[in-house]
Order: sequence, then structure tokens, then C-alpha cells
Amino acid sequence: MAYSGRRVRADPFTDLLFNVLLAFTLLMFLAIIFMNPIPKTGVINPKAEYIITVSWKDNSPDDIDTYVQSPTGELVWFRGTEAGFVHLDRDDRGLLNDTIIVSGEEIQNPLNQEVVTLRAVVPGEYIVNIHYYATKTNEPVDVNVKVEKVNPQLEVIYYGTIPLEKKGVEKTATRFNITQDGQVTVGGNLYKQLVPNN
Ligand SMILES: [Ca+2]
Ligand SMILES: [Ca+2]
Repeated sequence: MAYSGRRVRADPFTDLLFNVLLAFTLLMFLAIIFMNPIPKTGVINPKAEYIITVSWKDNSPDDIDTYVQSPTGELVWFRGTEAGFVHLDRDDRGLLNDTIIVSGEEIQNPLNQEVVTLRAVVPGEYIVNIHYYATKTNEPVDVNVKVEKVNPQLEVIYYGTIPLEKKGVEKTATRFNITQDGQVTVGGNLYKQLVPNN
């Protein structure tokens, strides 16, 4: 063995010093974690069973809204972001209120995305609608809708791009059914109005 006999024996003091340093580093690491709690906004619940993502063009100033009806008939939308186990992370309003701080400078966050999570597998039919709520461009908006099943492994069960021609248009993007034993089937996009009448 080329290195036999050349092995450096660490003296006990170096060992102790190393251990102290290790413990100190670990404590610093824990302190940093507790000093910087992860902000609540936009955090996807790690226990999510399904994730519905609605997105549209980066930097678009137009406001698209997401509506999800749960099997119990409850509606999740920007005025009621929580219904039982269904949760809307936030109302993305295009560029409005969408600034982030980078190196002390305020810049526009280009992302246009709303995320709805299902935190439990409750059997029944889910309906996902999108609504062109407000416009600055007066242009049609192509909206991407994705439904993912998280467990046991991430699986995209629906993905589609749906054009919303003008302000006020509401469409059913997709319906999906979860059976008693947790199987999921995508059930087309037969329209049902979910946006409340004014
Ligand atoms: Ca919105
Ligand atoms: Ca945005």
C-alpha cells in the first residue's frame, strides 16, 4: 500500500477542535433556518395530493382567474381561497402588485401563475375553470392549465392550452374524477359556469 505508514494521526486536541467547529456550524445553520422563516405566500403545501397550475404569458398585464369546484360543490376562487382541502395560493393579477426585490432593487416579477392544491384525495368530480377577468392589452390570452397527481409519483394527468378570446370569457378547462380507490380519470371539458353572476 503506497500510503501505509504515511497516515497522519490526528491528536485528541485537533479532534476536539474539529467536533466543536462541526457543532458550531450546525448551530449556525439551525439559527439561520429559524431566523428566516419561509414566507407563507405561494408556498405549495408539501402534503399536496394534486396540483392545478394555471399560467399565461410572462409579463402579460392581463388578469386571468382560476376557479375550482370540489366534489362537495364548494368553490375555490380569489374571494374564497380555501374550501376544505382545496386551496388557491394567490390571485395573480398580471403585473399588478407583482414586484420582487432583487439585490435591494424592486423589479417586476414576469410570472403569471395561479396554483390550486388539493391536500387530500377526496373522491368525486372536480371542475377547473378559467376566466378572463381584466385586460390591458385587449388581446386574446392563451392559458396553460396543468393538473398533476403528486403521489406516489408526480404524474401529469392533464395539460392543455385554452384560448380566452376576450375579457369576460369563462371556459371549463378540464374536469377530472377521483374514484373511491384513488384512481383518476380525465372527464372532458363540458362547460359549467362557476363565475358568480354579479
Ligand atoms: Ca388572477
Ligand atoms: Ca403576475
